[in-house]
Amino acid sequence: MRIIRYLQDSSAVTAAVTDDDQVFPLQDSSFMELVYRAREENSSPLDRVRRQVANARPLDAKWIHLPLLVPIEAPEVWAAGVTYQRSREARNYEATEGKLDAATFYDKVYVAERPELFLKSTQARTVGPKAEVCLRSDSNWQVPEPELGLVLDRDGSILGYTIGNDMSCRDIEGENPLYLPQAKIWRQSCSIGPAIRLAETVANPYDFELTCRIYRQGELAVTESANTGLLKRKLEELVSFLCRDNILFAGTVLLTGTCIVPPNQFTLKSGDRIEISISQIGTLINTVAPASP
Ligand code: DO4
Ligand code: MG
Repeated sequence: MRIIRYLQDSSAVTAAVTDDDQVFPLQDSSFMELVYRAREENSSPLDRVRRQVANARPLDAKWIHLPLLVPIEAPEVWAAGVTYQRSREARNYEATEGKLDAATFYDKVYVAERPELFLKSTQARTVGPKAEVCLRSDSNWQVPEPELGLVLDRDGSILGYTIGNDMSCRDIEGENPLYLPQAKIWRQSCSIGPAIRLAETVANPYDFELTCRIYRQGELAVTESANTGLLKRKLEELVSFLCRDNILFAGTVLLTGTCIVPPNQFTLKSGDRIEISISQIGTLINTVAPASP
């Protein structure tokens, strides 16, 4: 069972999408309201959805054709880094242009007890499905980072899973790790969606299949796949470091690091179409807009 939001008559509607892709509008005005109402009833979000869906009629429309919004207006989006061997290799390449002769910060963080965690985005910088992600004007090497996103409650419990794109500037980050916030955060540099899969409906979060496809002028330019089984750390481990001495707002999203990096010669261009699919969740589609002047 997945939860989406879409626009109807200028208002946001929260809806459930069943495993056979039927859409049922819900009484709850947001994902978090669904969670809290379920708690008040001493039930689970899934049971609350099931009760609402039981005698309802599904929409005629296909959910992917609705005017989808971010599935949650996450107050903050945090991200973990170098949680997959593929990311470690890519970071080492951009920092050394392939001339690696000693252990780097990236090698060290990959094996350290403390993971890399950073503030990736805020509500105002985060876009949803079918919206535009923006390029940065001062970078010549930009890529999407397809990542599994965790939707968290205030206490860090994992309420659901979504898809995230941690847009990144490999040249800025490679020049100096202290430039990380500039390599990661700018206008519309993060997207999430299209749906949140309820955590209680996921048997094994270490078996999500991720695929990223990038189309340029209608032609497939990049296609890569990976599986969350390759994740170096446990999801709870990432969450526990995020919670440590921190305030977590309800509905915070934690991106869990990228396991897919386009070939080193690739950089995004305005007009590209990015499609990130995760099994059991859906496909997050965004087009790339130029940097604003
Ligand atoms: O070390 C910099 C960031 C890495 C990252 O965003 C990732 O591994 O996904
Ligand atoms: Mg990332």
